[in-house]
This record gives sequence, structure tokens and C-alpha cells, in this order.
Amino acid sequence: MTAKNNIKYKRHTVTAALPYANGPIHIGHLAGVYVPSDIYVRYLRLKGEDVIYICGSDEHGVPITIKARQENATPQTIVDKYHHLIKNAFAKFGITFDVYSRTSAKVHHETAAGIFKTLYDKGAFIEKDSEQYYDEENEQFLADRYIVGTCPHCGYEKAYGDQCENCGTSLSPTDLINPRSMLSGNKPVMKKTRHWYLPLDKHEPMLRRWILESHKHDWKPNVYGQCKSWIDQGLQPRAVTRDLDWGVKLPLEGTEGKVLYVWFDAPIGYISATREWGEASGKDWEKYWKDPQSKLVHFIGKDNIVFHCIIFPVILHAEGSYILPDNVPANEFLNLENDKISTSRNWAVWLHEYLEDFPGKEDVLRYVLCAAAPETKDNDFTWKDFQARNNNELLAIFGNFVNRTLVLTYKYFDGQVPAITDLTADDKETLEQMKTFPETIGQSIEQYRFREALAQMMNLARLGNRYLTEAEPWKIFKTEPGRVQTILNICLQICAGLAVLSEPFLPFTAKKLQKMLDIQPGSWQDGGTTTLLPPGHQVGKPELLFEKIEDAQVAAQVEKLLNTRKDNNEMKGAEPAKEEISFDEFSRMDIRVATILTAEKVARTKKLLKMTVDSGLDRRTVVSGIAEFYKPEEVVGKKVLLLANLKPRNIKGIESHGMLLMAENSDGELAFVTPEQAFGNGSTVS
Ligand code: B3M
Ligand code: ZN
Repeated sequence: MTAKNNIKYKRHTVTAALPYANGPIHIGHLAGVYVPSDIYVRYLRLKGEDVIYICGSDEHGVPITIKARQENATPQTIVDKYHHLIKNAFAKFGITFDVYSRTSAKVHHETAAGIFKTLYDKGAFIEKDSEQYYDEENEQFLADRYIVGTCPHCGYEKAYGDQCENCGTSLSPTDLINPRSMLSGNKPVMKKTRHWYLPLDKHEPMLRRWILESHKHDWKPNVYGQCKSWIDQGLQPRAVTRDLDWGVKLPLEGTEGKVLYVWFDAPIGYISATREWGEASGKDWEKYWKDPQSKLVHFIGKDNIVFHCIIFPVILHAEGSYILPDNVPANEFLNLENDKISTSRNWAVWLHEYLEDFPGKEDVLRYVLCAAAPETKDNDFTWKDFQARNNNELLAIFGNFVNRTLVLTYKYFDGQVPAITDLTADDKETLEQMKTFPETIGQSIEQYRFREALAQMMNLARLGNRYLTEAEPWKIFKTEPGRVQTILNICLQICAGLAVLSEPFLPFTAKKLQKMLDIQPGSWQDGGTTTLLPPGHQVGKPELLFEKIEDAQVAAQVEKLLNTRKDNNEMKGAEPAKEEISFDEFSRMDIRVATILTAEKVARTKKLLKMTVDSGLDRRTVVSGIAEFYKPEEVVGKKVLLLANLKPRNIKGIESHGMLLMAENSDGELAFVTPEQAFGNGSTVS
């Protein structure tokens, strides 16, 4: 039973973001969502709490149908392949979901369509016809990732129709600048179609009360901040249906060819998975989602904040019978060897490959990903750090302490727990400190500070290591065997504490250690007592809990990554050719030699430079997404090529007149295209 704001929670509903079933799980997913949520749930179970841990594959949406198209397969084939790969990898890695379902399951289609129908019958939607982008060549409306273009907020030129992955802004296809069909590369046409919109603006007062007032102090700043800026920017009605044939069909007559927007149905996947669990276990699933004494927590990555803190709660609030999340402790992103993890560039450490390359080292990865977790800002995973943390922390502190304690217990007492004889001040102090760890670690976990909790758990191993090293029992056994009894008894109690308190973080190690000590701890609090190992208890033979990770193992992983990058460059080559154009179409472009006179970074953006350019015709402002490749001072004075008759665009509130021609290589790097000779400004290019 846990209490907060005077609510006595009877149970916990913990969800973990449903991974898209269009690729394997990588360390970014694990660090962001699944390791922290599994730590949290394992801890709650050890506290004796009633908790369910919900996940499943997110199998609808355009990422799936695009992958199917790429692999010339059906969406169902794609999701079947990855659903099983993901589910098995999670199980092997010790992620202990109570249910891992999937949104292509019948129970989900029923549940999601049911909630849609309830909202429809309550008049919760705006129903209207609108003009949507349509690809005439493929005879398909272009929803979400089927359309790409330039983000109006940050200038990122590969923003999707529903979200810009660069700045996180949620978008509608018509927001995009220079929209292109992801299928044909063509400029789409507009075509009339009917959709149903969730009027988020109508729920602004509720969201302000619920988030901006009541969760101002307990939601993480990165989560609260994103919600606040989204609400302050002004909420708009949001389409919750799509012209697609893969997804949850609308439960309305005459809507063939339309499905629920994936972000309407996916979060409902948590509910349908719980329903599946309840129907399989005979438990009353509804109380986990409808009883105010259930504490709902969503574990997600930062790119899912808006959907879990604004859109899904509005759906549940409008439906009227569900609880809203008590917390949404979203993590930031994990990078890999100082570069963004990328599925498309295969720049990732895939969980299923890690499990093959490092058998029996699940806990090493859990440990490193928790220690390097991007809890408040993006962080970086390096193989060097992986090796160092294993060798210098797990092996040298945790493993070394346990091994020395058990070896000495066998050497002097045949593996039997010796009785305490006398207690020095240091002994008493050590025993007192030991008792504080369950509370200290538990508090950090309950505040979703898992890095801190992990460090505190390791401090218990450090406490034991220091105590044993200072006591030096091996030097005094001949002269003071009674003293050695006390020392080893205390060390064994600390080993038992570690066997309990490490379980949320290092479940495989905890199980091994519990077996070695021959204990069956009952609860979290056992981790701070000295009752698990009474005098005379027989402990098992010591086995090494961790082994050294060699330079060669790490070098092989780095090599594998770099080969991936090399293959990508070779394999990637040039972008596919665009559609043919006539000479007339080309000759309408007015390209001039120009000089950059001034340049400055655009505030609150990573990629934008605002420049004054002398075009030979005039002096004008041009905004370009090149700040990641050029500092302002580097571009002043440069001779460049300017597309001078491009319609002015408003980028981040700045009127940009024209576009500087840039070359982009297969790594996405940008470089100016310049005339071979320093021709005068205004010289024409044809
Ligand atoms: N499938 C994961 C992602 O955006 C998305 C989460 C759904 S949770 C309901 O990468
Ligand atoms: Zn953007």
C-alpha cells in the first residue's frame, strides 16, 4: 500500500511504451523505457504491492506499412516477425511483463473501436470534410510518415506529416513546407475526405488543472515543460482517423478505407492488454484502470510525451470511466558512441544480438544502461564505459566483496555462518548503516531516480568492501578467531542484503547470490535485516558473479559498428532519382551567385542560421538549416548560389527570401555549392 497526496493506493498499473513491431529492440529503447520500468515493478513486487506491468507490440501505423512496402511483404508478416523477436528478447533480458500483447489482436480492435464508439456517441468528436494530401500515382491519401517535408519550426527537411523527429513538434501534413509523397517523391495534390477530430482545445481547462497545477512538482521538468509549452502554444482539434487500410477499422457505417489514427489506438493497447491479462488470469482488470485507488504510471521516451500526457488522457477523460496517469517519467534519448541511434542507419546495439554476443551478461547491460540512463538529458553509451563499469564496479566491488566473504567463510568456518562474538564501534556503525539501505534505495526508486538508486545499492557493496578490507580478518584469524567470526558474520549479512536489494537492478545476479547463500528472501525490507543468515546457516560454494570484459571483446563491438557505418555509406550511395522535369520547369528557377554578408544563429533552434545575402539584385534575409555544419563566422563572405525566386517562407517567425544551394552526402552532412570562380553577385546560373 503506498500513499501520496493522501490517496491510499491499493494497486499499481505500470505501462511501458509499446514498441513498433517494425524492427528489433535496441539499447536506446531499453535505457529509455524498459530497464527503468522493470526496476520499478520488481521493487514494487518485493514491497508486496499489487502491481501489473503492461506492454505489447504497437502494430499499426505508417511505420509498419512503410516497412512492409520496403520488404515487399504484408503488414501482418512484418508485425508477426518482429512481435515474436521483441517478445523473446525482452523475456531473455529479464523484463518481467505480466502481459506482452499486440495491437493486431482481436481484443485490441474491440477495445479501441469500443472506446472510439463511446466517444462518438457522446458527441466528443468534430466530424468534418477536409482537403488532405493525396498521391495520384499511388492512389493513396498521405497520412503521417507517408508525407515528408520541411518542418516549419526548425527547418528540418525530413519532418513527417505527424511529427518532426528533430525538434519533437507535433505536426499536421499541411504544416509541412515543400511536402513530398514518401511513396513516389511527387508533390501531392489535395483531395476531399472526411475525418473525426478530437477537440483538444475544449479540454484545455482540464489539462491546465490536472497537469499544470496538480503535477507541477511531481512530474519531471522535461515532461512538465513539454506539456506546458504544448498547452501554452494553444491546443488544436486533432484528427484521430486516417485513410489507410491497415489499423483498427472505424465502428461506423460507410467508413470503409478508414482506420483509427495509430496514436489513438496504441495507448488503448495498454487497456486491451490488461483486459487480455484479466480474462486469462480471471482477475478483475477494470479496477486497474477505473479505480481511483489504482496508481497508473506510463514509462516512455520523450518523443511520446504529448501522446501520453495530453492526447490519451483527453481520450480517457472524455470516455469518463478511466483514471488518468499519476506520473509519466519520460526519459530523454540515449546516443551510441556519440552519435544518434538510428534504425535506418543500423547504428544501434540490438538487444537480441547483445544476448548472443554476451551470453550470461544480461545484468552487465542492465547495470550500464541504468547507470548511463538519459533521465534528465540525452546521454551516451560507449563500449569503453560498458567495459569499465563491468570491470571496475561490478567485478571489482560487488563481485570481489561477495567472493572474498564466501571464500573466507569456507576457509575458516566450512561455509557455516559464524556467530557474532564482540561488536566494536565500527561493527555497530556498519550494522546501523546497513539497515538504512532499503529505505534509501526505495525512496529513489519511488521518485523514478533509478541512476541514484543504483548508485545507492552499489554503496552497500562499497560499505562491505571497505569494512572487510579494513578489518583484514586473514591477518588475525590465528590470534583472534572470535573477532573473525564477527567480521565475517557482518560481511555475510551485507551479502544477503545485496542479494535482496540488487534484485530490481541485477535480477540474474541476485538469483545466483540467493542460491549461493541458500536464502529465499521474502520482501524488500529483508535487505536491511540480519535475519536471513542466522549463525550455523550453511552457505553454498562461492561462484564468480562477474567476469572481466577484455579489450578484444569491446574492440570487436566497436569494429562491428564502424563496419556498419562503412557499409551504410557504400550501400546508401545516392538518393533515388526524382521525377523528370522539363527544361521549361528548370528555367523558371532564378539561381544567382551571391555573397553572405552577415550570419547569426536562430535562438532556440539547433539547425538554423539567419543570414543577410547580397544577391546582386538586392540584400535579403535567408534562413538555412546549416547551423550544425557551419558557425556564423565561417559563412560570412562566402560566395554561394541562391535560388532567388523561391516564394518567401516564414521559418521560426523569420521571413526567409530564397534558398542557398547545399549538397548533402549519404551521411546527411551539408556543404555549400559555390561557383568555381568568384563571379560577381547577381551572375545567373543555368
Ligand atoms: N510505438 C513507440 C515509439 O514512438 C510507440 C509507442 C506507443 S505507446 C502507446 O517509438
Ligand atoms: Zn522541427
